[in-house]
Amino acid sequence: MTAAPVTMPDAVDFIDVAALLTDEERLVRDTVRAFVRDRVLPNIAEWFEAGALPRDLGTQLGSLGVLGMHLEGYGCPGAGAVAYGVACLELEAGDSGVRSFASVQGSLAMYAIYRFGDEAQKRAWLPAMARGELVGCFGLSEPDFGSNPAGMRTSARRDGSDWILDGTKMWITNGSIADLAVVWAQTEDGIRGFIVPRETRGFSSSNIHRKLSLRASVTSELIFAGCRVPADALLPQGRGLGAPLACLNEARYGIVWGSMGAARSCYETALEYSKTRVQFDRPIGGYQLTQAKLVDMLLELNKGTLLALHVGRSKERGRVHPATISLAKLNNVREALQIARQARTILGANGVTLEYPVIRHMNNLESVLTYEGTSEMHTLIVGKEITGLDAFT
Ligand code: TGC
Ligand code: FAD
Repeated sequence: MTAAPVTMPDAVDFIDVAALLTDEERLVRDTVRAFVRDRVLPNIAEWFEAGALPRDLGTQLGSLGVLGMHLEGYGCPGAGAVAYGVACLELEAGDSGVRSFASVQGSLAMYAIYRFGDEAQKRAWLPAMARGELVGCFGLSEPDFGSNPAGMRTSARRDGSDWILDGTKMWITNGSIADLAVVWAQTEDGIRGFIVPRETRGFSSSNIHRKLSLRASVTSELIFAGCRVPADALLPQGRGLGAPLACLNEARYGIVWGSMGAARSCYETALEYSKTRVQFDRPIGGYQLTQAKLVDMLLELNKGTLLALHVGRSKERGRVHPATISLAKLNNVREALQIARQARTILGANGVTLEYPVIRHMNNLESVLTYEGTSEMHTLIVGKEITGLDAFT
């Protein structure tokens, strides 16, 4: 009996990672990809240039079902980790800012309430957040405490049954468009989380301007000046720095996938360009130097996507260590940035304009390399795991 002929490898998914997805995961992929094609790609260069996102992006993403997608109940679909990862990849193939919106909403603000909130808090906030009718932000970083959140100065002190918050949070995605902020503060009982509704007196925010990265995303400063919240603003189940760090595991996981979306977009753009751009009477894709770049890009794109899938399957079995997520975030963002830079060179001068997605992704990935733990922090997290020695201080 003769074996069936082996199918030609796909020029993007060369090792056929798609074959390892379930039908449901492929449906998620196709649905989110179509959303990005129809609603994001026609407008994203304009949003990036203007430094703004449309007001109804939240409800659009809510209707798509990607906000709190991996949470269960309270209006959330309870999708698996891989389905959520695939959605992040497709969103970030559009723009890192769009994936950031979904990450901050679902993996940070909603997850904090889901994991550390009480029943009343979950019922009050999560369904409307899943629909994107309410936008949340996550305030951990401060002007003087980014990589080292343990040192945060924002404080919450008891006054009767109320709490009074004082301090400043910095670089907060969606901060000034958020209806509620999940804020982490020092208390006499260690670091605790609070839900602070937008209209609370003593809570204000302002946008950070002149960013050259992640422009299609709002980044803000949050100020708490004698901000009084009632006792039921406290997230009762989260104590210590481990609570916000547990939320970061979720968002870092989304980035492991998402960064491969930005990388894919850059690779596809460079591949197409190389086949049509003619110099010295031949398409530049016919030159060995260009092929070497394209093949290196393809290698890292396929390896990184496979790594994301493996981490996702481990997560679904409940067997993923935070340091494994660090290793994957470190690798995939670093390689995505390298792919974007290589793609940029293949596009020549066209690589520096917003007519093509490459420089937008490249600039965005500089933020992705820094937020959710810098590449240095993830190196030290993995370093500590393999040596048993803490090199942070
Ligand atoms: P350390 O003593 O190691 O740990 C304190 C407590 O936390 C526990 N823990 C974790 N728990 C869950 N998940 C993790 N990944 C955890 N890592 C540590 C740990 O077991 C301990 O628990 P306990 O019970 O013993 O108290 O803490 P450290 O102060 O030495 O710091 C460790 C370090 C440097 C790794 C941590 O501070 C860190 O990850 N720094 C980076 C900060 C960061 O990633 N910030 C991100 C801010 S949010 C953001 O960027 C959003 S961008 C969103 C977007 O737009 O997409
Ligand atoms: P720093 O911590 O000051 O680090 C500066 C440099 O020093 C880095 O290279 C770092 O790796 C290095 N470094 C620091 N300590 C060490 C050490 N021990 N050993 C070796 N090197 C070290 N935060 C939130 O809480 N919520 C958000 O929604 C959010 N959104 C963001 C959106 C954007 C666009 C950006 C850019 C940031 C956002 N952040 C958010 C903040 C982000 O998490 C921090 O920027 C990040 O954690 C790094 O902190 P930092 O910028 O203060 O840098």
